[in-house]
Amino acid sequence: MSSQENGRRRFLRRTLAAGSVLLLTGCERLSRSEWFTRILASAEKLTLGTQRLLLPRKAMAQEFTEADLSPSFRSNGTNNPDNPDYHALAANRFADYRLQIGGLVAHPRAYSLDELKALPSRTQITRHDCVEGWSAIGKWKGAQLSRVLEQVKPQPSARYVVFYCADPMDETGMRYYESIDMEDAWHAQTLLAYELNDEPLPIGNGAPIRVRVERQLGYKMAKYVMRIELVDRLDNIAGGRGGYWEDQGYEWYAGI
Ligand SMILES: Nc1nc2c(c(=O)[nH]1)N[C@H]1C(S)=C(S)[C@@H](COP(=O)(O)O)O[C@H]1N2
Ligand SMILES: [Mo]
Repeated sequence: MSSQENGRRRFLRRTLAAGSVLLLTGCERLSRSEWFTRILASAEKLTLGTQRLLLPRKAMAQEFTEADLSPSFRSNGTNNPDNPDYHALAANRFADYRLQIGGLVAHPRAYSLDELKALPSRTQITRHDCVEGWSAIGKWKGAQLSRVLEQVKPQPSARYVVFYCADPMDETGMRYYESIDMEDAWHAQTLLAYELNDEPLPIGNGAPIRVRVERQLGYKMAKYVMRIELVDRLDNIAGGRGGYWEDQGYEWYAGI
């Protein structure tokens, strides 16, 4: 490492240390949602690079027990995509659903819901944090995205995984989509979830498949996933910032 870089790191560490003291003292007096707003307003400036210094990316998100489950898991954002193709799939209990996976992979393919359910699964009880100031603890079961990646084999040039959703276009012609990097894509807790609290995933929560990427905020967890694409850049997709909310100014790396 050059001495210039060294100096920059030292500066960064000092700045972060000062920032955390402020956050910690502030925390005691703040409710959870105020705390969130505060984190978003100040610590949002932490880049992915600084997050990497603070927390190993392989770290697991906290998991909880059945006793911690929220009485109900609310639905937020789109709760039933107003889209005739989606309604037709739902009417047939998603028997005709096919999750397309392509882009920078050696073996593009499509998965039926049964094929996804036949992959090795993971079950995890985690806390979901929405920027709007609410949280809920739920139990998720799904195929690990890593298992799917093992089958489709990302090309070395693949840097991001993009999820396209069934949501209809909004007033400005944009649709919901999201993206994560390969590190999160291979993470053990990153799931293509098809069950919530031991029941088939409800439509309100993203049926038939929604993403869980547990160390990030709720808006990263794409619901109604119809197509997955591996890409080497995000700036040529939709608004160019890697997600529906990111295109409107939210952070792409929404670490919690
Ligand atoms: N396709 C799609 N995915 C989405 C959204 C959405 O509106 N459409 N909302 C996001 C936001 S902001 C949150 S907090 C969570 C809400 O998940 P839930 O409905 O299961 O509570 O989904 C995220 N994924
Ligand atoms: Mo959210």
